[in-house]
Amino acid sequence: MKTFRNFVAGEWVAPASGEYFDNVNPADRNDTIGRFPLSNSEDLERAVVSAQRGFELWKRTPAPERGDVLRHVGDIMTRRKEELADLMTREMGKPLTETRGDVQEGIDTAYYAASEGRRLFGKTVPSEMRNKWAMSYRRPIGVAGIITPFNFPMAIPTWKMFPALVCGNSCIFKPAEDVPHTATALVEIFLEAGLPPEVIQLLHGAGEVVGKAIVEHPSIPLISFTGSTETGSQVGATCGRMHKRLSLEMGGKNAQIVLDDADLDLAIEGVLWGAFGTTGQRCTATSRLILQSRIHDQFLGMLLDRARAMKLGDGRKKGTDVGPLINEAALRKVENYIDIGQAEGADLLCGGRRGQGRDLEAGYFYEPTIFARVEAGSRLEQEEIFGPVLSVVRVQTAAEAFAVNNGVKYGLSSSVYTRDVQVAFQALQDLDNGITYINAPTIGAEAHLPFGGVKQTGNGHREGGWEVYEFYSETKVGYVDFSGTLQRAQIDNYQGSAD
Ligand code: UN1
Repeated sequence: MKTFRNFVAGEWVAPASGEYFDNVNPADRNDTIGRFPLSNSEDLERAVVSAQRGFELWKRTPAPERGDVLRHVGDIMTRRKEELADLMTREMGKPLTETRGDVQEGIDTAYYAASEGRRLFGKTVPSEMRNKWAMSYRRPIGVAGIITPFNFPMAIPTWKMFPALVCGNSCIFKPAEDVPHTATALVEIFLEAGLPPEVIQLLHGAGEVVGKAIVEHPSIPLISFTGSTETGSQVGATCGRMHKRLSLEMGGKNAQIVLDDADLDLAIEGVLWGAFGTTGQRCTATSRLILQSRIHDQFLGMLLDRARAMKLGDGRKKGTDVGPLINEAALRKVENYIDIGQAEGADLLCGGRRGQGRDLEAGYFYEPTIFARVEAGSRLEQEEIFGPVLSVVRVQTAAEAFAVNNGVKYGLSSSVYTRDVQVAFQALQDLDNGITYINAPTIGAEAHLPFGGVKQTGNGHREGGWEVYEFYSETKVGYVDFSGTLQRAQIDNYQGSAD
């Protein structure tokens, strides 16, 4: 079996602990991809010293030149797209169409970042004084700690690291334990594209050990984390105490609202993709379906037929609609929510059990599951499950649908199917989410727009688009006084001055 390494101080190295973990295919537990390092704070220490050297070099590299490296990264990813998608599906489970999309999101992010190297705008504004200039500009911050989840093994690391790098920071990358192979491939691509080796460090291992050590390290002033709200709170507490700059992307409990006047066929396609794509393991997954009463029964009937027909299987096989969950713990978590839903009196209409059949035995498969008559406020309706479980809530009016949508602690995405333009704009105005889709599902964010959520989904920052560049750079202001005299702001130019 292949043994993989960390990438530290410009070399592929074994972990200080000498210990490794197995990375298995979630569609087939007997298929082990390789052994990956269990890193600890000793590995981190070496990585930080090297990343600081990397930072000194990289911050002096002109931003357009940094952007050129990312353009090469995008070119290599484009060339290797098919092969990357295949290794990602083997490691993470979602069907090839989806992993191809995941790689494409990385490619889009690379080209956006490359062009941003030629912008990184500051502002030049008039000074209050004569013969004095005033301007703002951006500076890199330092070593960035990048902690990423398993569900978008390529896209999410690229969302974070490409802008971090174009802004001139160096990165210490700690990928989720479930997807170390994709992370390794990404670091190889960086190196092939010409990124100076000390600018990127890759540490595999457990979140509670090496992830925690990164968050607590005093020489890492910048942390970007995507994961659960519980872990995010701990990360936030540490970063708050240590005055670190932190971007959090956490849970969701996203709803698709279908109103009486909607195009039901279109809304069916949306909810199937939103709820069961990526086996429901997206922060943007459709976890709630809010149906207005007149179309409720008809829509549910149409949906059940389609959900029951979805094909569960190995994402690398043709015809698979839904892949496995990521691991045993995820499977258990989903099963626990099925018990909770039943205890709360919701109607289990389909699914509610592990994948059946010989070819599914060796993987973490769970059938697409739909609960109806779910009460707003119940645990099933409130808590993030991160699996293929959809809860249906019945409402009378659009206003009630909006209130149910807003009645959770999360606020990532929402979706409204309606033909009424007034209701559509009302939704854009009133739904408490970072993203609202009209006549499209809760998933499908594009790389060049800001991505993120309100309430306990995030902490106010956005990934993607132009906004993420604010996070990865510090604004500095420069004043140049060429008057040759002392000009006192707010005093010498104060028109009402008595002197
Ligand atoms: C996530 O769910 O963690 O819009 C990210 C989407 C994808 C990204 C999702 N482009 O669902």
